[in-house]
Amino acid sequence: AKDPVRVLVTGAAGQIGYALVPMIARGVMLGADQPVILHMLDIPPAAEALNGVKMELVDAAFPLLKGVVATTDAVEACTGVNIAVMVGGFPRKEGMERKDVMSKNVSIYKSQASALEKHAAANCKVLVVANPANTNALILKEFAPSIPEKNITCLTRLDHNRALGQISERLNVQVSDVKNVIIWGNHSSTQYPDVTHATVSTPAGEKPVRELIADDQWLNTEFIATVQQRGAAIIKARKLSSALSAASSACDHIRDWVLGTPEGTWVSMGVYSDGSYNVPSGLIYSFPVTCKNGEWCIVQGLSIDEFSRNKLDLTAKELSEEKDLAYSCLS
Ligand code: NAX
Repeated sequence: AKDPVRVLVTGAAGQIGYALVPMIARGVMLGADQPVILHMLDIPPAAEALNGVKMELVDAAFPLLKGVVATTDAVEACTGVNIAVMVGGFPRKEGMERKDVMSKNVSIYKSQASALEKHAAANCKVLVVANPANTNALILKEFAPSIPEKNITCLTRLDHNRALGQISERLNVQVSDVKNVIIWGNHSSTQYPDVTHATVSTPAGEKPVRELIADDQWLNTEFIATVQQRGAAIIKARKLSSALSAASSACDHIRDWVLGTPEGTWVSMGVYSDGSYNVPSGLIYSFPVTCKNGEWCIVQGLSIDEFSRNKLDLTAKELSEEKDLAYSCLS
């Protein structure tokens, strides 16, 4: 039998945490043959609720779950973890300035970066979910210099999956037959959901989405806006933000990273930019990636037309501004 993998979930008493931990304990993230030990971190006001989640994990009697650590101590939570899913953060409340929210999250991610750097297992893989996800990941990277930068990522897979979902609904095809959409940039409303290279598997072979949906107008406006605004639409409908879809997409992100993407398929991940596609280096930016042997690699050589170029640049500009704002909170 395999040795258990230790998976940290921060903010585990929150709504995404509540949806995510049972998925991990059932093998959705790492496979049906991979035992796991869950480490759950939250803050003292949520300690009792966190303990309730732990009780439910015990009650669910998951065969793969070999242990649960539930704590409000970041060092205890981070010790020995192989995978860290950072869901905890400070939410934007009505009337709060952007800078105030940023400042709270910068200080959280700075201190959790140190805890991970000192106490996580070597080669720990980190996924930041909490918003502002790209910039929180960047802060974590800055303050955990001994964690390889390739190991620090943020979640844009939910946006990627939303784009697949919209295309499948529009064409009335199975979502599993749609692939290779791309989310570029920030996990925010400036993200660019790009279908230029996306395809659908049909009985007559693989067809480009742009051939099957001849309506460029829809693809270039409504489709993009729907994916960009989907989070807000969920809040409007549910009076709560996305949780099950966020949790499921976080599992997809880690699973593909660890176990690999299928041949010919790429996914979107927020990763440390190396200047690919003329995106400024030094940002955590969402790119199309393939994964193999536990490492992601940016898909190279895709054509970028002028329409796309403007959108890639716009979301990069927003990320540069967020980066400046985050740094101004440090001083
Ligand atoms: P909740 O408010 O339900 O849960 C957040 C939890 O984090 C709470 O239990 C809180 O006590 C805890 N927390 C706060 N500070 C902490 C700290 N310093 N250490 C550990 N835990 C801490 O929010 P939820 O709906 O679960 O969303 C969590 C985060 O995910 C938010 O930042 C949200 O904006 C972000 N999202 C990101 C998405 C993505 O695709 N990247 C999509 C979904 C979601 O909106």
